Amino acid sequence: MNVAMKMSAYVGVLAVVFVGAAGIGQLTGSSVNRDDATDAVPPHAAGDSHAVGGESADPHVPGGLQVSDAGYTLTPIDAPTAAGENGTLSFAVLGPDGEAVTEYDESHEKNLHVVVVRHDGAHYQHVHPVMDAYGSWSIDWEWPTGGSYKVFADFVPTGHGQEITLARSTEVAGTYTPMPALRDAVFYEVDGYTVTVTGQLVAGRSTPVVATVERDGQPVDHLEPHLGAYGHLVALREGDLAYIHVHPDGEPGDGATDPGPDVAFYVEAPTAGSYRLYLDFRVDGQVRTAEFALRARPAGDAEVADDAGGHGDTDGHGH
Ligand SMILES: [Cu+2]
Repeated sequence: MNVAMKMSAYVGVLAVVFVGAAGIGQLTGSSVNRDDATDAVPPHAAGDSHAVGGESADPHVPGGLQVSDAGYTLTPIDAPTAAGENGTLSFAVLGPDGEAVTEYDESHEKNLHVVVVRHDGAHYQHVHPVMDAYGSWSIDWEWPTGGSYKVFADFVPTGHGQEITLARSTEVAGTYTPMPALRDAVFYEVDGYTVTVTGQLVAGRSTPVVATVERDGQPVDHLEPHLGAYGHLVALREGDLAYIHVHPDGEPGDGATDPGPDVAFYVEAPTAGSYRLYLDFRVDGQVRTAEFALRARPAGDAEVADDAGGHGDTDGHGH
């Protein structure tokens, strides 16, 4: 009915656009998409989560893609509806019994972490709201621009024992200029600090990523502990903002981890493709954020690279 009519109208418009573009001999949009698809995702990976290049792919769905998971639900986000309005951002987490959860296990020094980012990856913020006696979390809030934002809540409910990342999208009125997609952005400057990341993400593996902090060309070796480490890294998959598991390599006071200039993490990219990385680091009492983009290569590519006698076609098991 309605939807079908809209769909066929939409397809009709696409066909017109396609014919028009073909007439001019320019298929820029679709050829870019095709390139993206071919070098980001191995062709056999689509819809085949249990056998990618002979590697046992982790069947676990990444966090941050659902409003409900493991019996827990993130309520709708209550926040100002337009950019530039002062107000409060608040929500609750409902437990398996439908009641707001009030007991959490501390993780990374907090009971609950909130990450907010616009859908194009801009305006990342990592904040810590305060919970009231009824399980409602809130924090003073003002949206920087209009657009569609995603709000992630990352927590460990007491008695559940495992980290859960739920997320909801929320729409904000106001002007919005989309940020272009980033590719392999490994340098970032913030307030005179230059942060560089090195590392190769590989689909389905936990791989090291090292951030190096400098100021005026000099290594910064007095990073301060922040959330139990010398930096807090969040990685989001471009396209769906899946929230990727990251853990720091070493922690302050373990006798082996220096307070910079290098801060090391392990990042588990679930699939090939582009990821946005956000590093919060603290110097002289102030937390700053550096942003990067890295591509994860397919696990199959890594096998070819690792294996000197490797042959191009690694998926020897067709259906
Ligand atoms: Cu946090």
